[in-house]
Amino acid sequence: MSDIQTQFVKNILSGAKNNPNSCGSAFAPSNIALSKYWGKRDADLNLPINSSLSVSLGALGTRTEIRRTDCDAVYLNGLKVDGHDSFALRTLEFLHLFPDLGTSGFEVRTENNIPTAAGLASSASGFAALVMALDDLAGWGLDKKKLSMLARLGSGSASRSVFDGFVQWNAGENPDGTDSYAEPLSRDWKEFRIGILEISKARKPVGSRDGMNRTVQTSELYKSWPAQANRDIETIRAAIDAKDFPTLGKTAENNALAMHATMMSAWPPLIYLQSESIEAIHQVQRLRSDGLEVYLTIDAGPNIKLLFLEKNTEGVSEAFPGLQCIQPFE
Ligand code: 2P0
Repeated sequence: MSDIQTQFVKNILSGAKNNPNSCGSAFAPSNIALSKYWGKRDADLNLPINSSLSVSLGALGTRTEIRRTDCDAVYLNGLKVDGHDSFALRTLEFLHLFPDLGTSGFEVRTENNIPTAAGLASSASGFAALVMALDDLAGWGLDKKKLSMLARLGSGSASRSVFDGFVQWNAGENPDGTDSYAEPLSRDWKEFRIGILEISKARKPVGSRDGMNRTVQTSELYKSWPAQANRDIETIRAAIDAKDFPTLGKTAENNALAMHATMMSAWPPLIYLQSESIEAIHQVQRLRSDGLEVYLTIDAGPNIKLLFLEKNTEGVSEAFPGLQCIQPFE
């Protein structure tokens, strides 16, 4: 917790209401970026170098309940988490940004219906749900723009999980972080499907935060990343408007692989992909050359997220047995 963060929170909360409840609760969806966030311009305020664009995962995400108590206690999926565990530490460190809630401690109960830290962006839904539950507990009545900025302090991708559907997180330019928040694109695509191909549940060897910093500091290829991200967001936005699935899929896949190429060119190299991830990438290419419209995206981990339309669900599921199919707009 830094003075800059404390001041930022104070500014966001100035003018907030004060209608406290005994318990605050909220659900936030997980999200998958189609054009990725990778690299920070300010670590304290968690400001990104580039904007990003995601799709939220509907009913897959995090439900959080929070109460005032004498001493802190954090539960994850029904089990009490050791106070030294990184999940508990990050949660409590975040809550200490809000000292004026009239309590010496918090009881936080978090239920994830997605694998924690397996590259399925559970910190995104986690911090978004935590901020929304806090808003409920304190009765601040903050708008979603402010909730998005507070969630950003916990985890960058959480700024996008405050909304459903397609979401853009604007990087912003202001050093004070007041123009860096997410906005919904307000576009439906009922036929849009995401298939989760789980390669590993293991925690990633290098977390996103350290991975990003290493990439920005050491990768020669990173110089071209912000410009690609900006181009890709524009292309994907236009593809969403036109319901042009091949353009969306191709741009999202290229964006993810460019991010991984950039990570690999860091030193020490960041290689999140495993051999099964590479096999799946080849299989997607084979399926496309056989005429099946399927694309992929990958986050900072080995798991593969397939992008396809409803009409191709059977073909994709046959090619990838055990695929978990998500309907983000249902
Ligand atoms: C994204 N990722 O846009 C990118 C793509 C992973 C790869 O946002 O340091 O947990 O907490 O702001 O949000 C994961 O990074 O990082 C992420 P912090 P975060 O979804």
